[in-house]
Order: sequence, then C-alpha cells, then structure tokens
Amino acid sequence: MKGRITKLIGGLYTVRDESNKDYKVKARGKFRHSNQSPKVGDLVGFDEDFIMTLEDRRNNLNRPPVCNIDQAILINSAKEPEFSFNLLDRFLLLIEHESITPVVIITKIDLLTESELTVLKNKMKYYEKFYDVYFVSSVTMENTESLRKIFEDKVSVFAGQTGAGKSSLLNALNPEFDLETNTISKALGRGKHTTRHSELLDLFGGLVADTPGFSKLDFFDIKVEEVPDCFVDFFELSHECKFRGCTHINEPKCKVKQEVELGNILSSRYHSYKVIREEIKDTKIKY
Ligand SMILES: Nc1nc2c(ncn2[C@@H]2O[C@H](COP(=O)(O)OP(=O)(O)O)[C@@H](O)[C@H]2O)c(=O)[nH]1
Ligand SMILES: [Mg+2]
Ligand SMILES: [Zn+2]
Repeated sequence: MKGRITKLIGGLYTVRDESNKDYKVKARGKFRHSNQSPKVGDLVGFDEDFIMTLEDRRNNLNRPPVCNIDQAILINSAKEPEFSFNLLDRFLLLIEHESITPVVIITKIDLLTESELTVLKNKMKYYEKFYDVYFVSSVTMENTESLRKIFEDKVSVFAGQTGAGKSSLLNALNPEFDLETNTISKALGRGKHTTRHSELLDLFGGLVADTPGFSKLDFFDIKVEEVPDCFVDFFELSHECKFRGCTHINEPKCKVKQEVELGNILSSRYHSYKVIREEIKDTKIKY
C-alpha cells in the first residue's frame, strides 16, 4: 500500500492510504540503522504492520519535524506580542531558504484601533506584491472564512513566534482540534492537546501541522551568500544590479539600493536584510 504519515507518537505511526483510511504501523528496523527514519509528511510504502519504503523528500523541516510541505502559514500577531517587520523578514528568510511557499497571516487585528490597522495594512501592501497576506482575528472571527481556500489539497505548517496565535487560529478554524493555547500557562496541567508531538490535522480538504513556535530564530543552516536570493524582492531586481552576485551593500550601481532610496523597497525590509547578514557573518566567525 502507499500512503502518507500523518502522525507519530512513541514510535507508532499513523499512515493514511489513498482512500483516506488510517493505519497504525511501526517502522522497519532497517530505518533505525539508516540516517533517515520516517517522519510526519513522508510518503511511504507500507503493509498492515510496517513501513517498508520511503519516497524521496521534497523538503524537510526539523522544527517542527515535518517533510514534504507545500506551504508555511506564517502567523504574526498585530499586537501582544507587538507586530515586528524584522521578525516577519526573519521568518520569511527561513521559509524561503527551505524553498517552501509562505502565506502571511496577521492575526489579533481585534486588538488594533481602526487607524492602527490602516497603517499596518498600508505597509503590508509591499509584501502583497510577493505573498498572499490575510488580516484576521480568532476572537471576532473577522476574515477567518477567507482562509478556507488556502488549505485545499496542500500540506501546510503553521509557523510563527510563541504567543502569536497559531493554535488559537487553528481552533477558530476547527473547534474540534481543541489545541492547547497560551502554552505559557501549561503549568496548570489541563489535559489539552499539546503541540509537542507532530501531527497533520485535517482542515478544509488539506493537512496542517501546528508548531510549538519559536522564542528565538537562528540561522545556523543559512550561508551569508544565500541571503540575497532568499529575499525574493531583491532577487527579482538583482539582474539589474551592475555586478553579478551583488550583495546590495557596497557595490556601485546596485538596483536594490536605488529602489530603497526611491522608496520602492520598504526601508525596514532593507534594514532587516543588513542586520540578518551581519548576524550570520558573526555567527560563522564565532563557531
Ligand atoms: N485578542 C486576541 N487574542 C488572541 C487571538 N488569537 C490568540 N489570542 C491570544 O494570544 C495568546 C497566545 O495564543 P496561542 O494560540 O496560544 O499562540 P501560539 O503560541 O502561537 O499557538 C492566547 O492568550 C490567546 O488567547 C486573537 O485573534 N485576538
Ligand atoms: Mg500554540
Ligand atoms: Zn545589488
């Protein structure tokens, strides 16, 4: 049989076959000895008891441990925690680096005044040239209906910092998920589903994984030379830079810098770029 791994808890895999039937199976011993053990998202060949074969992966995330992802749904809070363009750019870099398509969602818009929301929407127009952007609230349910269409026939992961509102949004989209929210209060020990194990949930004709979120983002896997290509807006302009392999820092006749000066590129975006580059350079020296 052929299917996709949708869940892994304590060595027991749930594999869904092509007719949407779920099987609980284990991995063959040989996988333990290879460096590739099956994980959530894998396309596998299996029988009633065991996973026998693994198909090549299109992409592969370690946090959360999910592979073969079609898109990353990047959740940013409009407030609490405060919206940050720098954080948005950092997440976009990580997702682009994995060659996964990002979808940008700004949630908790109920916490903004009308004029604050207008300001944010205007700035986000820049990102809308490159990405799909949605403004929603899991409390008032504003615009949550518009998210329905993004999940169909896709494997998605929710990404974003801790407290951004990922689990709340998933619960708002399907209350049956009953995912634990506000994990800081986990000490209360309520018996809710946690996001510690990885699982693909059914949502609007697709599959989606919640993630525990990140408190800090590191760029261990990214080389400084890779950063320009992961800023898609810069990448699109780079063929108009005078020099091939332009880093858009000190080179003369750099199209990116020209567009920043003309105000066609958000200055915060260029600032993020410079800061992240420096950070990656520093990290490489230290380790
Ligand atoms: N006002 C408001 N609060 C929200 C919204 N979404 C989430 N929250 C709150 O934000 C906190 C963190 O949410 P949670 O879903 O656990 O974030 P996660 O860590 O990204 O999964 C919780 O206290 C939620 O009640 C929203 O749309 N509006
Ligand atoms: Mg959560
Ligand atoms: Zn340049």
